[in-house]
Amino acid sequence: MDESALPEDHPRYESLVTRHRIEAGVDRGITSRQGLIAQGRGEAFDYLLGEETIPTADRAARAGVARLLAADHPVVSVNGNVAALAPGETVELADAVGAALEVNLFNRTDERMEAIEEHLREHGAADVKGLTADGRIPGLDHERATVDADGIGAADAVLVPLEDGDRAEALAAMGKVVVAIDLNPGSRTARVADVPIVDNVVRALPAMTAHARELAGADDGEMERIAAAFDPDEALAAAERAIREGEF
Ligand code: PTJ
Repeated sequence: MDESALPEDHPRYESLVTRHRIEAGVDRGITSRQGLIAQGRGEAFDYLLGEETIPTADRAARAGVARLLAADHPVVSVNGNVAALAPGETVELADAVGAALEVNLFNRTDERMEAIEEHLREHGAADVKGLTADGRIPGLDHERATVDADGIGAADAVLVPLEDGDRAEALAAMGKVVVAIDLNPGSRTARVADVPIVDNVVRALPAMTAHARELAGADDGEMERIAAAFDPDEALAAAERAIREGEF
């Protein structure tokens, strides 16, 4: 079924769209089958959060943007789920914060790397890193560690939307600023991130682009103030409270 054939008046229309995109991603060789499971887990947390951006997540999105704008070599890491769910939004955000885009996969195959690169180019990306594969993230086994030396390898700040915890932890151990988007405030990714954004990537990515456009003229001092005012532990606690105490 084409996305346009989904019934817009369906009470769970947004959820149907994301499911459809992930399914189409698997069919196109972009998303891994494990990505379907990851999406299901994310949906469960999103349901508990009320399928909306909580105020602390929006503050985190702004702080994350400030960290990316202040970086010398920011990189947006793209996996199979993000490429399927929000390819255009990912490209727009990378442009807005002046970051490189790099495909970096948990289940890496040449076919998926190429399919995702092409998909991002179809959505406006001029340059997509990841295929040179001449760098490594220390402390990770085989293919998951493979990066471009002048991409994630050289980055001082990395946005990891929807990640597995191991790699986020390894990036943090390399001294990189990690900005993560993850609907599970208890996940290792969210806990190791300097800036955990507990929100759905389909909402967080465009919200970050809006913050980036608004902050474009701000000086370094303003970026530092925004980053320093953000407390990751407080943001995670607020997200957990929203999940535990929200209306069900
Ligand atoms: O494309 P690949 O090969 O790199 O593989 C990507 C997946 C996502 C399959 C891989 O990284 C993986 O297995 O991840 P995990 O360990 O399942 O973690 C995914 C995390 O993302 C979980 O904490 C989910 O709650 C969260 N998540 C899932 N969907 C979304 C999400 N967070 C934000 N927005 C979503 N749409």
